[in-house]
Amino acid sequence: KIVVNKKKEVAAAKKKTSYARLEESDMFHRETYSFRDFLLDPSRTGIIAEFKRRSPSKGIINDKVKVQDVTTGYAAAGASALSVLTDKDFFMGKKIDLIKARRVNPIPILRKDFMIDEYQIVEAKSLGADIILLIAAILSPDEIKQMSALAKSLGLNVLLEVHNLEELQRSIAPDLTAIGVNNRNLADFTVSVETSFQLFEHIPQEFLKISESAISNTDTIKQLKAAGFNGFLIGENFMKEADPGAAMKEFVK
Ligand code: IGP
Repeated sequence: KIVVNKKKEVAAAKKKTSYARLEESDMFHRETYSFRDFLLDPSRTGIIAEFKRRSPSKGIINDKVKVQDVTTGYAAAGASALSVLTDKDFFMGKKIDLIKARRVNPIPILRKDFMIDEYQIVEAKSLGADIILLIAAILSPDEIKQMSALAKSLGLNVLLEVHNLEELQRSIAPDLTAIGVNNRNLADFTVSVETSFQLFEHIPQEFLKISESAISNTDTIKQLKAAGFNGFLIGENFMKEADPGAAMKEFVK
């Protein structure tokens, strides 16, 4: 009788959808860290520090460092949040990087990936993320609405990335937490921090405001802060160094 019952139980478990499996994980049921609380905490730097081994524009940036070392270094240097690439093809990212970063850092973590399906959002939570990225350039307004509503229902924060006014205006949705202006044009990889200054006034006040990419000096951060930005997403400027955490510590000193 025990064996017969067990057989039924195992058969049912084997049939479970991948969604159901993700939702069974401990991680999925944890409380997430608030992106807003950490970004607005005056004892932190406002920097969202990124772990990125390679990029399509630069090729390999750093493939010698461990995600635990880098992210704990960032956190110790005052990062308000961490960004971890999980895209394999373009960025040499791994899902296990996010899991490892989660284990050792009690601060918000952004899953940096190209989100195109609700499954990835459920997966992001089960990997340990607190924030997901939605890129306006690759999603319709309806997709952004639906995906951000799902994320919010799971306790995840949503960062919407835009690169121009048209993307910003068509993509605003009620369940977004933050708007990130990407200073890098994903189509041709050209960079200009001016993009952030130009779009700032068009971002509705209720959203956190982030400037992303191509930030490599503290004067730029001062100017962005003065303009009203709350967060600064920095990757390459730290990752290109042998010890990215130490580089950030030096940068914010
Ligand atoms: C970091 P930088 O120039 O500091 O390395 O940029 C981050 O903004 C960049 O990695 C990024 C990104 C993205 C990567 C911004 N939006 C979307 C992948 C996908």
